[in-house]
Formats: sequence, structure tokens, C-alpha cells
Amino acid sequence: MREGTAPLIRREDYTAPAFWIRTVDLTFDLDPAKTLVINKMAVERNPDQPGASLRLDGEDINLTRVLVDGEPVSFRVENQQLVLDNLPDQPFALEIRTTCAPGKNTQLSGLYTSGGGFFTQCEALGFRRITYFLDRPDVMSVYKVTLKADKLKYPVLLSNGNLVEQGAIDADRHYAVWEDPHPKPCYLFALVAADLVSREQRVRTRLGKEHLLQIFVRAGDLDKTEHAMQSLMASISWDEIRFGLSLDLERFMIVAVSDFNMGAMENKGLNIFNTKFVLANPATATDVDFGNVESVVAHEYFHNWTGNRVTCRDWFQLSLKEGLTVFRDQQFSQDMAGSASARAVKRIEDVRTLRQLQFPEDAGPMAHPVRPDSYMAIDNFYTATVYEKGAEVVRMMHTLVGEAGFAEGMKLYFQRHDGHAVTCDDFAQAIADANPESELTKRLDQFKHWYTQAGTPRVQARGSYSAEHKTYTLHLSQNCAPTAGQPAKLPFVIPVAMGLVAHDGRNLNLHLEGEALPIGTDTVLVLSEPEQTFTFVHVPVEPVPSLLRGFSAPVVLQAELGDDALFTLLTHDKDPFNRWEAAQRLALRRLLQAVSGHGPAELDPRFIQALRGVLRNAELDAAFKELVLTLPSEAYVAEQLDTVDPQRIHTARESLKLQLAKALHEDWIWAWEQHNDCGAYSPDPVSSGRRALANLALSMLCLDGATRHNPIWTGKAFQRFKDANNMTDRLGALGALVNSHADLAPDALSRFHEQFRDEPLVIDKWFTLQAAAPEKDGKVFARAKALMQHPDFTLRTPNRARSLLMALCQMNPAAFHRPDAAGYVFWADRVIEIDSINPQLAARLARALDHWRRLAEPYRTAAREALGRVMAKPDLSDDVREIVTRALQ
Ligand code: 0A1
Ligand code: ZN
Repeated sequence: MREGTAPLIRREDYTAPAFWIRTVDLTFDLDPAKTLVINKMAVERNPDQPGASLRLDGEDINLTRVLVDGEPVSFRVENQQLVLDNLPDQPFALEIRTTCAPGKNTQLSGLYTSGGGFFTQCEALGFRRITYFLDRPDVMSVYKVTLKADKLKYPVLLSNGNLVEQGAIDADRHYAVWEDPHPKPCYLFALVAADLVSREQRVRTRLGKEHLLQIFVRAGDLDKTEHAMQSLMASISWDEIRFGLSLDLERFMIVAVSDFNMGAMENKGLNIFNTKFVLANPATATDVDFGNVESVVAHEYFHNWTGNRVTCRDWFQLSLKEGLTVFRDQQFSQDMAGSASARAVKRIEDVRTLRQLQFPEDAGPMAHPVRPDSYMAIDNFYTATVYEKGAEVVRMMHTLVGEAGFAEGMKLYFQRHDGHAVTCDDFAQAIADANPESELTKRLDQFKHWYTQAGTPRVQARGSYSAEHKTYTLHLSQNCAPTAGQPAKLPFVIPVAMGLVAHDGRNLNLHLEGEALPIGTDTVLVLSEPEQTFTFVHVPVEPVPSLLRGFSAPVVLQAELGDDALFTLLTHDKDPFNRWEAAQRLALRRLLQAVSGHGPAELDPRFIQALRGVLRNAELDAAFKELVLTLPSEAYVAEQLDTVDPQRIHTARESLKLQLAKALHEDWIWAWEQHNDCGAYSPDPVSSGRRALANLALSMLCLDGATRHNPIWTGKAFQRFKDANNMTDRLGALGALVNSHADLAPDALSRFHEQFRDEPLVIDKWFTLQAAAPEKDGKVFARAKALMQHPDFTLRTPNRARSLLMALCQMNPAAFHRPDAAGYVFWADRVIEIDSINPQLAARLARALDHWRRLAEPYRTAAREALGRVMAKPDLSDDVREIVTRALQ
């Protein structure tokens, strides 16, 4: 375990490695208690660093032998590094033998056991927990791997690349030899030895090559693998068509594992997945799960080019692969969604995630640039900023050079860098160089502030109309608040997609002053100065500006539009994203008034009528309606406030929700009746949208019914819960009961548990539902705490721990932030407890108090105390120490 105070690692300190490791020949004698690893490497000195010692990283492993060219040599082990001095200038063979104990590896980094099998996780720094190595992504080697294990317990033996040999060792043990021809960094190494079954599919790609696709799961889960296989095949075709990138391996394998710290891992040819993101069938997975499986399968597959063929020079460049790959999986999911409306729904969901996770991160103690400058534990930087904001940065480049220009840029990127470990600068340069006339290329250095500066920029917009001259002048300005270590920010390059909408509903033709011709009903303005003015001519009537269409940049827009203007956009904007955004702004304004106590506690008829208009509009899709009719989250409301009282926000939001439930009662009944029968289950966007709207309607009807002690709708929900033919509807009905605190909820919960007791992913949902329910009189907190004692609960399986603890501490502010501080005491106890088992998991939970400084009293003082308690743990891991230190700074 890495303990004590690790030094800060800085981007500017990067130096090339002193040696290269060209080939690696690994032999594993697998045993949970003591696995022997023989590592034979072909090593070459980097001629730029003559005389340097070789320093190999290692952690939690026992060294038994070191040979250079077959001879024992002297060595030192110093600060978790094996140091060899006086090595030859000529290439040499280095052999290292170590042992490790996979059965005791509760951190789930390196080689570990799960459900009786062996699995690995090497990103970011797990390989050093398997053998001594240059554990850095710029050292790329060709691997040969021999696995030896008990035949009965571990019938399936897998590693990267191609299977070249397999057979029996003796009556009990067998072996397999795998070779991966593609040089790779060690974080992409993987092995699996387990008792698994597989779904197989042969495909022929556009290049005419045949490939074998395999998905390995535990026996009994095979009926949950079809969707992942379909998603994989769709991803393979999409990457060929959109980017001309083909599968470069004979065999592509996905393996599902129940114990996993993250979502999934793109090991070359052998992706290892958290079961949550691969297993799905209608009986056990919701529409959201189906969508997640599709995008995570795509994400890991796309990494084969963006991450594996071209990898990162150092971990500061993480967004080079993650931002780009998230952008690619988002584009893929939009294309899979099909219709313009379904694409918009996907975009709205992505932006909701960005605002919910990344904006708060950028405004808190963990704020960091997309390309960070320093870290203590790199595991803490697999963040919403690196992933989601990183994807927005790539999306802005795409907007500035256009789809065809971006494809050209990608081509150039692979021509230049295939097989190499490179930087974010190299990527941006390739996109720019392929598009010499673009706005990106003209301002490339300035554009790169998106990589170097943390914080969410604010864009202010003011417009004025001259009826006399028929001109509309739009004044845009930008600023970005200081973040830790960055007191003053330079202006960003911000693409502002926009249009002008007349109050009568017309989307006006845009004609910029000085341009010969109008440019259609939408355009992209580029804001690159602190302030800029854009004038439109021949504007027939006073328009409402529709700015940042499709959320064209990750900024906070302050447009100061009145209700009239927002109602116009909600009804008429041609951009569905901005229609949704207008409804969110209208709702947010009312929520903030309710929280502050300034303004009416009652919702105004006009707002209610507008929402009714959306709900009843025959031209809009159900999925879009569900998004418009869902109030902004408590976390998003908190984001807008300098001082946060979570209980006040909760009370205000619950009150508005209840008002909507009551005021639209007849409309919810209509929505339920029109949408609740979707026939045979299919996860397509139209059917899933209908289910989402029906379930929202049901939850609103139950909420209203429960407050009036009217059992009709809770009774219907209970019936639905029992009869549903798919998990989305069953869980939707159960949620309607639990979230309205209906009398029937406990009975439904125990039936649900009984029915799905053998489905771990469904039991996770059962924990989450209870821990994330709207708080009422402290009962939700008490229940969540009691669930820790449930026989199915364990802190050792990350999915299970997250299902209860993240739901309570991250997703349920009103249950967590209690005036009696019991939530914080509980949190500190859990962080301390998990830290000794799995520091990465503990560090994720530790982030629940990132925003303690903005809390109102008495929360603030109590939260500070809880952070202090965690900090005082004697052997605190670097992972948690980094999070808590930053929070307290
Ligand atoms: N590269 C993976 C994410 C990942 C990172 C770290 C892991 O273990 C600590 C596992 C997975 C991805 O982006 O999907
Ligand atoms: Zn990734």
C-alpha cells in the first residue's frame, strides 16, 4: 500500500526514460496466496542519458531474483524502486522474479481475485504491483505472456493479443501462451484466469478481414450479453465509417468482473468491464443501463485507437485519450439515437452530467485544468474535468473546424503519431494543421487556454434592438473566476452557436454587418476577446437571442432574459437544447426565489401552462418532455448560491415538485395513460422515452396521492410494480412508491429483494433507491445507516459500497447534510474504514465534502470537523490525503 506523504508530481518535471524496454516475456504461476511472476525483458539504454541508473517501480511485491544477461547482479531497493547501477550501454536481458498475493489485494489495482478468478487492473499504476517495471506510459513494449493455473478452477486463461499455444502441464494444471504484436505501455497489460463462459461472434470489417469477438461472463449471465455484443459490432462499424479506423486485432475480448474500481478498462484486445457496464437484459437492467452499456462498450473500443495506438506521453496528458474518447462515444451514441430529437435528448443528458459533476468540481478545491499541472495520486485525476470537460474541448475544436475538417485532423493525427506516446499539444496541432484556414488555427495558442486554465468561464450577453435601423447588437463578454494557483485568467476562445427568434416564433435569417449575404438561421460567433460586439442587420422585429445552441461551449451563460423571452424560446426555438434550457432557467428562477424566501411560494399559472403545453404537445417526443418537466436537481440549485443550506433547497424543490404534481394532475393522468403501454421491451429511444415519461407521470401521481392519503395511484403503482415486464417499469413503479413514502413501499421493497436476491446488480439498485429517496424526518438517513448491517452489504465490492454510500453522501444532500452532523460522522467513519481496504474507493467517497466551505452554519463547522477526523487517521493513503488536504487548504 502506498502510505505516508507522497511528493507532488509536476508536469514540468517530465524527462524521457533512461532506458527502453523493447520486449517483455512474462510467466505467471497463478495462485491466490502466492503467485510467481517471471519477467524477462529486453532493455536498451536511452543514448541521451549515458551512465544513468535503471530505476524500476514496484509496490507490494516480493523480490526473489534479479539477473542481467543471465548473471546475478547487485541491486538496491529504495523508495519502492529497484535500482540497478553500472548497466551496459549495449542492449541487455533483464530477468526479475517476484511473488505477490492476489487473494489479499483488496485495492483492486494490479493482480487481484474476484469471485474465485484472477483479474488485473493496471491503469494507472497497477503494473508495478505485478512486477518491477518502468511503469510509465511512454515506455512501450511487445508482450508475450504465459499463464499457468489450475485447470478446474481457472479453465479460461486470457491475455492481450493472440493465443499462440495452450495445453496441459500435468493432471491438474494447464497453460496458455499469448502474444500481442502491438507495442503497448504496461498500463494496457491484462490477464484473466477464471471460470467463465463466452458469447462469440465473427465479423468481417470493411477492410475484408475476419475477427472473433468474445464476451466472457460467469455462467448464468450469458443471457445478459446480447446488447453488449450488438453495441460492440455497431462501434466497430461506426469507427470505420466515421473515422476510417478499423479493428487491428484478430480477436477482441470483453471480460465482465464484479469487483472493479471504475467503469471499464481498454486493455489492448482484452477489455475488462465492471459487470454494471456489460450485463443487460430487460428483466434486470433499465433503459439507462442499456444506454450506459452501449456507450461504455463504445468508449473502450474507441480507445483502441485513441489511447492504445496513440497513447499519452505522461499522465498529465490523460485527457488526450479520455477527452477525445468521451467525445467519440458521445458522437456515436447520438448517431445511434437517430432522429434529431433523440440526438438532442442525448446532448441534454450529457450537458446535465457536465453541470452536475464538472461545474461543481471546477468551482471547488479539486478544480484543475483539463491538463493538470501536478498531482499526488494520479487516480484522483480520473475526473469529470479530464473526461467530460476534456470532451467539450474536443467538441469545440470540432465546431470550429467542422465535421469534415475534424476527420481530416484525426487522419493527420494518426499519420503523425501512430505507435507513439504524445501530448495534448500534439493532438491540437494536428487538428489545426489539417485546417489551416479555420478559426481554431488562427487562434490555436489562445484556444489552448482550455487545456491550461481551470474554472468555468462566464459569458455575459446583452442585446439591443434598433427598430429604426433594423439592427440587433449583441454584446458578449467573458470572465473566469480565480482558482487555486491561478489568480488571473486569460480570455478563452469560445464558440457561441446562436440564432435570433422572433416573439411570433420565426427563427430569423441572420445577416452580420459587413457580410455580403445572410448566413441562414444559425451561426457560430467566436468570442475570443474579453468583450466583443456583433451587429446583425435587416432584422425585421425585436428578436430574442438564442445563444450557445446545443451548448456549444462549457461556460455559464448569463443572458438576463426575462420570462417573456424564455417563454418564447421554450415554445419556438428551432434548437431543442435551448428549448429545454429555457424551461430549466424558468424553473431555476422559481426555485431560487423559493429558496431565498423572496418571491411567491406559489408557482405562477403561466409557468404551469407552459409546462402543460410541452407535455401535451403532439409534436414533441416523450423523452424530451420528460427532460423539460424534470426540475433542476438540488445540486444544480446549490451551484447557483454563494451560501448553501441543503435543507432549504430540498424543502423548496419538494414544494415546487408537489405543486407541479397537483397543478398538472389531469395532465399527468393523460401522460400516464398515453405512454404506459410500450408493448414488448426494446431499449430504442422512442420506447425508452415513453417509459421515462410514463414513470415520471406515475411518480407525480403517487406524490400527490400520498400527500392526500388517496391510495388510488399508489395502488396502481404497486400493481405496475408487480406486473411490469421490464426492469425500467418495475423500478419506476417501485421508485414512485419509495419516493412518495407510500405505505406500500416497504412491502414492495421486500418483494423486490426476494425476487432479485441472486442478481447483484439489481440488489445494488435496491440499496441505491433507499439511500437516495427524498429525505423525510430523518428516516432516509436512518434507513441507509441501518442498511450497512444488511447481510448483502459489503464495503469490499465497490459497486455495492457505492450503491449505498455514494447514493447517500453524493446524491442525497438533504439526507446527508443534517443539522445534528450525524451524516458527516457517518461519512468520516466510512472513509476511514474504506481507506484501509481500497484507497481509490475511499478517495471517491471523500469528495462528498468538497464543497464544505460554501455550506451555511451549522453544517460548515461540523463538516470541517469531520474532514479533520479523516486527516488525523495515522496511516491515511495518499489518495485520500490529497483530497482532504485540498479541501482544507
Ligand atoms: N481508462 C479507463 C478508466 C479507468 C481508469 C482507471 C482504472 O483503474 C483504476 C480503471 C479504468 C476508461 O477511461 O474507460
Ligand atoms: Zn476512457
